Amino acid sequence: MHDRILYGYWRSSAVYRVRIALNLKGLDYQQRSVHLVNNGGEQHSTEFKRLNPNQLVPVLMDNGLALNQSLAIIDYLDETYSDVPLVPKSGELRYLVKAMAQDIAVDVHPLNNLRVLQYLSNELHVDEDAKSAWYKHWIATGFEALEQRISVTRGQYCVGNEISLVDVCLVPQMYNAQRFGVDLTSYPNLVDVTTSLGKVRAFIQAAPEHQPDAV
Ligand SMILES: N[C@@H](CCC(=O)N[C@@H](CS)C(=O)NCC(=O)O)C(=O)O
Repeated sequence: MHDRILYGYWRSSAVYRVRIALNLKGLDYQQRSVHLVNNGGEQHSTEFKRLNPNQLVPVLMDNGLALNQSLAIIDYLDETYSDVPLVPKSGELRYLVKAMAQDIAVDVHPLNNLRVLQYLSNELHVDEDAKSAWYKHWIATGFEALEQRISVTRGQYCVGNEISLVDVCLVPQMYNAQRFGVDLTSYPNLVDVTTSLGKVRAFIQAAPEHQPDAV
């Protein structure tokens, strides 16, 4: 039997991406919760650091192989279980999908990660209003560009009518933006595509509120 365990946290957007990818590919997995806040953050525990010295979720244990970095995990899943591809195999679209996914996962998400926000508060003594302005600024910078690109590339989903890695990255980032009160009215295409994706079972099942550790 295939042993697949996803270490994560219900609200983590990087873990959310991996849940969506696993669900789209119809792969079973168990979940282990790593609470990012309780006990000073369980990602910093000795036990978790053995799995990922970077102290970040997700980690996917796949038959004993410990994988970190959501995009690398999804790449691994795409190579290993290729019948539901999330990145086109070749051609211009392959690079477009990768680039747009990275626009979100590499250029937007890390700036607003928990440890960055904690550093702003705890070490730089930035107040809540300034922290919120920081958060919203980096989302707006990324979303303005993405809105332009998606207005050209979209069909029902971000790139045409096939679900791709861009959709897998967009939905968790939109969840984060809503959670932090970002005004989304300037991004009608992002909202529209996210609404379409919200009807897809793999996305519904991966939603933070449907995870066993959701509170
Ligand atoms: N580039 C990494 C980012 C992972 C990441 O930032 N995970 C966040 C949750 S979304 C985390 O574990 N944060 C814990 C912390 O900041 O202490 C990936 O895509 O997997």
